[in-house]
Amino acid sequence: MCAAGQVNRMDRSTIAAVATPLSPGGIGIVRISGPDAVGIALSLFRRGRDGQPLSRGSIDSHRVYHGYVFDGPDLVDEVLLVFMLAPHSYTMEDVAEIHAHGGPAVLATILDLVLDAGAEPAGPGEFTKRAFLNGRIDLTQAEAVADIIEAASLAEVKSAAATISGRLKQEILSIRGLLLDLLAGMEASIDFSDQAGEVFDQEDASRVLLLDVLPALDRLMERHRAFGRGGREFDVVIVGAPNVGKSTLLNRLLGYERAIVSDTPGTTRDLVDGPVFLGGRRMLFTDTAGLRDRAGDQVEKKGMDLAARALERADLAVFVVDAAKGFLQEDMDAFARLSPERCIVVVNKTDLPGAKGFSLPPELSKASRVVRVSALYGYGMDELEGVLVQMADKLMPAPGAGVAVPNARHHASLVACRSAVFSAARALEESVPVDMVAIDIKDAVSRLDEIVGESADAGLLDAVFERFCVGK
Ligand SMILES: Nc1nc2c(ncn2[C@@H]2O[C@H](COP(=O)(O)OP(=O)(O)OP(=O)(O)O)[C@@H](O)[C@H]2O)c(=O)[nH]1
Ligand SMILES: [Mg+2]
Repeated sequence: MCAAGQVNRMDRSTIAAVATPLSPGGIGIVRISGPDAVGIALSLFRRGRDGQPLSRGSIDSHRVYHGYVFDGPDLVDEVLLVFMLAPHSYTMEDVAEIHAHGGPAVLATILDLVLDAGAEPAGPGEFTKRAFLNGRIDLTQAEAVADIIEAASLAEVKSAAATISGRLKQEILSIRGLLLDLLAGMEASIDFSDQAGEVFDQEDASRVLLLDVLPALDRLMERHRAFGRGGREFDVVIVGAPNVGKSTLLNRLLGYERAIVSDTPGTTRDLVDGPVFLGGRRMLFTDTAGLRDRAGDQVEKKGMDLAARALERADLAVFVVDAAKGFLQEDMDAFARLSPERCIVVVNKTDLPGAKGFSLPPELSKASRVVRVSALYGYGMDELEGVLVQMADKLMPAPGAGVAVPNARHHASLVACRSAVFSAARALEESVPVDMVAIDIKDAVSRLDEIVGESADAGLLDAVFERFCVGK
């Protein structure tokens, strides 16, 4: 299957973009792809500061050349240059990569020089789009490139890697193969209708549809339902009565002073958040205004409204109580807003002498996981992090390594495919003429083709590649 044949609009321009983030970093890469990629890169590159050029005839593919980029007589940066000659490149075109220092100004300067030398600026995902149009990857693999960039967990990285390696494509193609075999039998029986019984067994066909094709589609759709939220971080909101140590806990989890801490109740008013990578996934912790019956002023009231809304969106609440103060009515009021199975109760300030006799109401300790900590001194934080990871694994399960997960677009096509297959199976049971059944099967096949990009039109491709970053 070669998508390039179908979407025959490969233009022969040479494109270029900065492929790395435009922020300070050790290395930044300007990537060039197309027929003039080699010539353009060579025109800017010198092997030594004295200006000795590299000749086209002497370059090897996939070899790293050390040298300098010049803007006319002026040295711009010391770089490494790599050529990946067609068809052995990401895009299957000639590709040149200039590995420069990772400063936004130097990368913008080099990109400008490349564009002045004749390249056009690449659009979002245009390198990957070329890889697709040139038939190196199918559409599921192309989309998984964006997924791996956006992944919020190790499990999602591994799942996207499985799709990039072609696992989803294989699963789709094997279902497609079953349908095409049926279609071949049906078409033969239409051509030789007087011997139909010999060529095409309706019962057999219906068995294949109901016992092989439908369950295979259902398995893929179920995987989307279970894991299809790709790229989303695990959202944890820290709540509790004022002054119990929520902001101190946030700072302790993040490892730096993100939120203001003070012994005045009602200190935090706005939402204050920060990400942490825990147990192989990205978690976003949000500190909130303390919840109490009566707010001190309008600003505190707004803060409490924001906290309530953050709580509704969150995957998990960390409910903090002050062990030295004991469990008060305001704690009970705050807890009443939570769902206990999506909550960890953190008993804080256990370092204080007054914390010794603290106990939780039994309805709380039975309903939720409880961890005792001192956010101020860091006691109990390992245990808290362990419980956070366990809760995240339970509440937002991740696909196993190597499991390719269909995305929302794939899922929509699978739903349409399933309904065509189902209608074909029903038609077979009702002995509808075979040529009518074949129409449903063809429809089902075309739905699978949409997924891998075999029948992709320009609108679909634009929608798919829109979400990519420039340079990929
Ligand atoms: N001894 C002790 N003091 C703590 C601990 N955690 C927080 N504190 C103190 O408790 C006070 C309140 O801490 P914050 O983190 O500001 O409390 P908060 O829950 O964010 O308060 P609001 O934003 O007002 O709702 C500060 O004086 C902290 O230093 C702890 O584990 N042990
Ligand atoms: Mg606070």
